[in-house]
Amino acid sequence: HQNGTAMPATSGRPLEPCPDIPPNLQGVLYVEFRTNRTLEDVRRPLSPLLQQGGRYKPANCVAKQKVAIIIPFRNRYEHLSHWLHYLHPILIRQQLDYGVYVINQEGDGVFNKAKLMNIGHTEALKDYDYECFVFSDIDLVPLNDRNLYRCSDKPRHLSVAVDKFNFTLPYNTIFGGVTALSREQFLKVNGFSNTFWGWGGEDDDLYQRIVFRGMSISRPDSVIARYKMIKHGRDLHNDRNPDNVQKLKETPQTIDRDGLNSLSYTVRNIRKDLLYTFITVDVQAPA
Ligand code: UD2
Ligand code: MN
Repeated sequence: HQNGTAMPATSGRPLEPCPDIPPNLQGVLYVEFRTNRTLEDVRRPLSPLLQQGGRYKPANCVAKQKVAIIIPFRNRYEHLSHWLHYLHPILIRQQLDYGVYVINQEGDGVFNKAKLMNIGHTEALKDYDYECFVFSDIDLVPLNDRNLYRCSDKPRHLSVAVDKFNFTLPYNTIFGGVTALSREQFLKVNGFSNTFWGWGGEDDDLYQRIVFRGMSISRPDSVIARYKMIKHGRDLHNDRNPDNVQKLKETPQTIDRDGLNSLSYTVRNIRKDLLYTFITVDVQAPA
């Protein structure tokens, strides 16, 4: 802050854009999931900074991008607390204008992660003019805050080096975990397919959509893009779906009619917590 000649904060003087590289990043972070964290614990230190719905924007500069973080969810409350505990301070240091959207699948029908992502994109846009969408598993926490949760000229794969995969890519075209697509990029591929029920394949299908639409992906350096995954077993009602392997052969035929333009769901409830917007939806799982 300046003294004397500085204009009062209420003068309406336009803010400067935030710097390209946020100045307060810490680099390597210490992350552990042994501590029990209640939402109350997580909320306390963050409450002066956040706005209802898990929203934040820097006070002293105009953020480079408006980013919606979309998290597919069902019955992973312990993971949610860890994620919020670690991610909010990181996203704040990254000087993003962001909102956190937890898209909760109602009931115990077969899980559909990709459809939840499409719903998150659609619902977030009803809130705010987001330009960038970061799609993240609830169980992935970055180990370095220099891995910016922003979009770039290509769809971006952020979770490059995950501890569970010994910090290397299990295969070169992997596009699961944490990804960032601009509004245009996501629209260009018609979003995710809505028809991948159960575990597996939906991320590979998105990769194929990107390539089929003439784009390629980018990744941050693997030294920076390191992640810790919370250990977990396979959830109930999310068994690996063997049909999804065959479905991957059909991406070029399905991309135009299966995605954002065919998305159908019912919102059951929208709850704005300080830490997140929690949207419960009926995804119309097969009986
Ligand atoms: C891998 C991918 C993931 C996804 C999945 C295949 C990486 C690092 N991760 O994760 O992005 O492509 O394989 O479908 O490559 N979830 C719930 N409740 C449930 C089930 C799932 O909240 O009952 C959510 C949660 O956000 C979770 C995500 O869906 O992190 C992915 O499910 P997973 O963690 O069981 O899958 P995983 O670890 O094999
Ligand atoms: Mn996982």
